[in-house]
Amino acid sequence: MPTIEELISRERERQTHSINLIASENFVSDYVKRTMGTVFTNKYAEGYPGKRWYGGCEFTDQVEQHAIDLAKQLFQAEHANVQPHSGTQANLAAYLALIKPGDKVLAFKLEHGGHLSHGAPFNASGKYYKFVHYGVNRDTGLIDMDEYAALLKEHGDIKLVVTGASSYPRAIDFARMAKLAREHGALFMADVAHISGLVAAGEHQSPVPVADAVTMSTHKTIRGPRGGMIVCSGKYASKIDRGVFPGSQGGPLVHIIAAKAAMLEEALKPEFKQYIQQVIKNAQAMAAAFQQLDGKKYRVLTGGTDNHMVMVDISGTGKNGIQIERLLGEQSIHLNKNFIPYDPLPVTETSGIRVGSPLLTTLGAKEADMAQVVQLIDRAIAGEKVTAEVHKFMENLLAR
Ligand code: DSN
Repeated sequence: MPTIEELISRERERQTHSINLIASENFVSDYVKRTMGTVFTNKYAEGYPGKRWYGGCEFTDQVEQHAIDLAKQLFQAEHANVQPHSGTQANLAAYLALIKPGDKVLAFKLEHGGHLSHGAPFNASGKYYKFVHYGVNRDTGLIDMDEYAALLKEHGDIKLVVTGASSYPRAIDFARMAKLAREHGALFMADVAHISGLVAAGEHQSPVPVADAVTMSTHKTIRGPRGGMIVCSGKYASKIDRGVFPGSQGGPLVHIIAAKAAMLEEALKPEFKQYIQQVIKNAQAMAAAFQQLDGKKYRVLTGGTDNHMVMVDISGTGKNGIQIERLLGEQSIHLNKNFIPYDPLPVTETSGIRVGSPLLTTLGAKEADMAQVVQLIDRAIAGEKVTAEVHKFMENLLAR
């Protein structure tokens, strides 16, 4: 068995030699990485700043308060909780805060791009609450607002609406969805895990003014440590805090909270807005490059993207999603197989792939690079060996 040091070194090598298009991954800055590996990992701090169950929290309190203040500033929110260990934990805490077990919740279908913590039967959310789901229109691939409105009306007793997605390439009209939810007496929650960086940079409509709670993970487009965060209106501040601790978590990860503060400092800089603008341009360049290839092999869902990801139906290549994920992975190109709406294949196979631009954009990639990446993908799928070119591509990118 190799030592952990050896495995870290091999993983570093793998990450720097691969073209990584996994839409939910990113490379954090040295500042964020260094902050994670600090003595704050040694500290217990159950509770919140000024109200802890342990002594010796004077510096921990300052770290957490700093992170809270920055999150409120970045998202223009009245309250922030920076303790959730992940986006899924943030969602669980928000459910505990906003609804009661057995309540009915309306959320986006997992098979159409939603998330397992939005009521999948095998997730705690689906076991403790009664979820019903809306999906996308079969022709447009866009969220079916007619179905959404009809479900609100038909059920009449929906207590909470959850919006947000893991595999949806288009902008979400939170204001419109919130208005409809309120008209039917439901609370409104947005899970912006994927697009938190876009919202923070003002490059996607923010749900904060219209939502009762906004949950997110902190390691995707917003480029922070692995973790979660919740911002909400002051009205729900204490309920949200209790939903996190003691509702669903024990001691916070203070070193990770410190790294979230580092991430938030970075996200407040003008360079971050430029980064997110390039993320979107790069995703759009990938969509355009796929569309220039054989249309029988690749179908770009919804005809493009408004965010950081492109969803592609690859069934015309004669291979399924898992075959493509593996075949490309063997040549150092990483992406993930993905269900597409109305997918005839099982989740273990899938007819789609999801490609994202956040990580390569962090490394400085521009539109032409993304077009080149799509060419490499197409040639590898056609049976060419492109590993050497992939390594060269990454060497050139990292040398810029
Ligand atoms: N959020 C998922 C993803 O999009 O990769 C993982 O839970």
